[in-house]
Amino acid sequence: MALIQKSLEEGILTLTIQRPEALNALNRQVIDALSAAVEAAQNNGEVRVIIITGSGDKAFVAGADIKEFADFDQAQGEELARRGQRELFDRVERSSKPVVAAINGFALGGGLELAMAAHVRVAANNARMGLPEVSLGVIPGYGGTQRLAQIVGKGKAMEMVLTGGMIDAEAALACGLINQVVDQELLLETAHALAAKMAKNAPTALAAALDSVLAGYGREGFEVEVTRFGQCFTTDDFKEGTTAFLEKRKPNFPGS
Ligand code: DAK
Repeated sequence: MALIQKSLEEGILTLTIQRPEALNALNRQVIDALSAAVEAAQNNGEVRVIIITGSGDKAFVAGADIKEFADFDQAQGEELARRGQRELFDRVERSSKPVVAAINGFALGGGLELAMAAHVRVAANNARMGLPEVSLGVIPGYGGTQRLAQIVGKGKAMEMVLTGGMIDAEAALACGLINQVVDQELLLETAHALAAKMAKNAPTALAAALDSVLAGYGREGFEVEVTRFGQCFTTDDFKEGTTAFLEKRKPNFPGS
């Protein structure tokens, strides 16, 4: 089965991440395949708007693949964060065609970061969103510290990043993290209707609008995030956090 299922209908390209056995967690292969699909869409004149969603009804994306990065060192962590940001997350955000995230369940860590790189978010009423990285001994490394604050404001972003807690779809709607919440069975239909409203507009104007809105947000913080993210990989807290997840137990972080 392809990792990314593609379907093009009336100018709207739906990309579905297909790794349900790991709750669609982002491993290297998924990141590469999704990145390639978004890139190909930029050059496909038939595509007006892109929808990204996850397979199944339990998860959009439950984060970066913890099994994959648990034994990384600082250089690998930093390099992967930088590469991931550039090749997928920035590519989604910098798409010249609007990207709608249809959040069909858990959107955690790298999953929420992916949804936040999209331009608009629609969620099913079972969606749960959060950045649990600090519970693993790392920080969000795919732009989450930056985009969350841009979307919901510094205070709410600080609360979410520092507690690592999850919020439900209604709370996400209330703080502006998502644009709409609907019953799960209506999610794709709703995302499609929203995408269709965008798709009837002038493609050149959509591209110019996206570029202009994004121009208002600085890039400096992303580089700080990459560096600080890489440094986390040298800590005992990181070893404990990831080992605890893999051993299905709660982490025990000694005070510093
Ligand atoms: N990675 C790998 N496998 C995952 C996964 C993940 N993020 N999330 C779930 N799975 C797997 C589970 O291990 C389990 O696999 P088996 O044990 O069946 O083999 C399967 O998916 C089903 O999950 P559960 O059995 O846990 O399902 P539950 O309904 O009980 O719980 C849950 C659902 C979403 C609450 C739970 O799965 C969960 O807490 N998942 C982890 C959430 C999380 O902490 N996500 C990661 C956040 S940190 C990086 C850049 C950025 C990042 C990392 C690296 N580099 C540049 C290197 C970002 C990090 C994150 O995203």
